[in-house]
Amino acid sequence: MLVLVVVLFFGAAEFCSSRNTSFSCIEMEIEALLKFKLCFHDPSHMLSSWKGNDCCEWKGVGCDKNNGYVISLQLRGSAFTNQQPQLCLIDDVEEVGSSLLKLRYLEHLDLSNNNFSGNLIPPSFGLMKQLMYLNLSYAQFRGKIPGELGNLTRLHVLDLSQNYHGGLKVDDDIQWISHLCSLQRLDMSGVHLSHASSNLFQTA
Ligand SMILES: *[C@@H]1O[C@H](CO)[C@@H](O)[C@H](O)[C@H]1NC(C)=O
Ligand SMILES: *[C@@H]1O[C@H](CO)[C@@H](O)[C@H](O)[C@H]1NC(C)=O
Ligand SMILES: *[C@@H]1O[C@H](CO)[C@@H](O)[C@H](O)[C@H]1NC(C)=O
Ligand SMILES: CC(=O)N[C@H]1CO[C@H](CO)[C@@H](O)[C@@H]1O
Repeated sequence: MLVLVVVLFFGAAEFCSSRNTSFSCIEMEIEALLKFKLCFHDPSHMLSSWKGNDCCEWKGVGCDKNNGYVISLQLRGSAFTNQQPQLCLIDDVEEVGSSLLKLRYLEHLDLSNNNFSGNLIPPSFGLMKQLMYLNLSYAQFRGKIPGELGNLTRLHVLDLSQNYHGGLKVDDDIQWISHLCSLQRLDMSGVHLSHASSNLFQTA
């Protein structure tokens, strides 16, 4: 009986102290982040802090102070260290998108200055409807920009500039950009616009 009481006491003490030091993250969000981490070849151990139960303390991860949900991922290549950009090794980059989708309160996503090896921008990024800031510049994305990004109606900032690896393109159907009604800053420098879409920009 005494043993049980002691165990309970220590259990409670540990619970309270871990609550105070900071939030324990939402378990599902930890899993999502760890899955996302698999994408990165990490020779210089920039993501070495990404372990343990408190993902709010992990480098580059920002949480809502009131509930512990992840609201920001600041994974700008050179923001980690001065080392060279990290390489995304997963061929199916959609895997990256689907792990990030689990972060339902993510508002700020900066993946700039990484090397996504000429992959397409995952169309599933368009499902992160709560996003307000999306920076995919200098990230070696290539191909057609998915029109699904037009679903991100809360975006204030969209930076798709300087993806040189074969280049990003928008095709004739560029109407989706006009759905981004909260947009305050759009950077598409270096993006190849088709003839029709460059006309649209001129008249807009
Ligand atoms: C996006 O990221 C690039 C490279 O890290 C940075 O230079 C640029 O200022 C960022 N864009 C915005 C709009 O914050
Ligand atoms: C990006 O990664 C690819 C290999 O997937 C490599 O060929 C390319 O040189 C890298 N680009 C940069 C800027 O590091
Ligand atoms: C998201 O965007 C795609 C492509 O523009 C569109 O077909 C789809 O209906 C959109 N979904 C929602 C929920 O708005
Ligand atoms: C909210 C709360 O109780 N915060 C306390 C957590 O513990 C530190 C000391 O380790 C205090 O300074 C905080 O006020």
